Amino acid sequence: MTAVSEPGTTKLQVDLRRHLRELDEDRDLTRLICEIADASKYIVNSIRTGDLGVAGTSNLYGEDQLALDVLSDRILRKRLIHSGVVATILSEETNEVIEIDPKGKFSVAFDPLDGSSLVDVNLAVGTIVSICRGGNLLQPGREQVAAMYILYGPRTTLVYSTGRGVHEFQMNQLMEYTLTTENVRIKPSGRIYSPGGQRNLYTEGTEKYVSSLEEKGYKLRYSGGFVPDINQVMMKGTGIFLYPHLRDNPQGKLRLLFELNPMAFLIEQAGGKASTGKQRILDIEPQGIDDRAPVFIGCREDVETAEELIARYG
Ligand code: FDP
Repeated sequence: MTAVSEPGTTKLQVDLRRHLRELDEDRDLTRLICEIADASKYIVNSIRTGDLGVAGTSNLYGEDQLALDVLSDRILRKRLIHSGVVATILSEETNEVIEIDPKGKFSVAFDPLDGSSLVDVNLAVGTIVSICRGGNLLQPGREQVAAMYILYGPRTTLVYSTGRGVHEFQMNQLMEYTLTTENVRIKPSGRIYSPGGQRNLYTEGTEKYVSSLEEKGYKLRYSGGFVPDINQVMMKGTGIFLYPHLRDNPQGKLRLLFELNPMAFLIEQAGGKASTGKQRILDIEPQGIDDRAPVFIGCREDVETAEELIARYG
């Protein structure tokens, strides 16, 4: 493994494949991550060209159009099958486990276009991917061998970790991903908060927590898209995102396998923390593919304060 540069510093013109090679990653894992990166080029192209396909309608040429999330799912799925290293896949879009090759080395759970309703109003969206070894998708998040997301914002960026830090890449004019920040780090506490869910449904513990952040002068920064909201914490190196347990919904909204596990893996790798308020996200034993959990994720001390208040007030 080559020496990783100082936190937050940059090595220019290192592309994704070279970076993985320099970190001496498993060849098959490198291949898989690069296939996903390649798929994202087609996804971003569909988003940029404004093919806001509403399923069942036709485009300019009279061809049937697919909704963007359905299209993104097909693009990604094809590449995963093509990679030759995948045993099982599970997409948030189709919600079914697909067995690809019993000899495949990895299982992949993914949300091909998270926050897809935001595309219509031209806000940022993203792809989230979780990779485990073997064919079993129902493993606790700590067993992930890699996690990544791609953010389709004013720029397209890819953030990945294979358990050796978190690294950010930016798509250039040639649609190649080049390294922009190596070894991203999150500070122990922050100054911004991104609260999901309806506040009048917060429990006493969460309400007290959010009020305490406001009293400390934290600023509200919430986009409504999980990928851009997490990326903000990651790249500013500060902040807390929550989508808590609600009075009428104790499991919250976000899905464990497609959303929480990969983001918790990345945030922990950057020195942050991810909790349900009671338990580390990465230690949850999944019971089914549709599992959901509340989440407090971001700066370590800010997550710990949430855990204290939830332990005391629920
Ligand atoms: P969306 O439903 O628009 O796809 O899990 C999906 C997600 O967006 C996240 O990206 C976002 O953080 C959250 O849901 C927003 O939930 P609310 O609609 O309850 O605000």
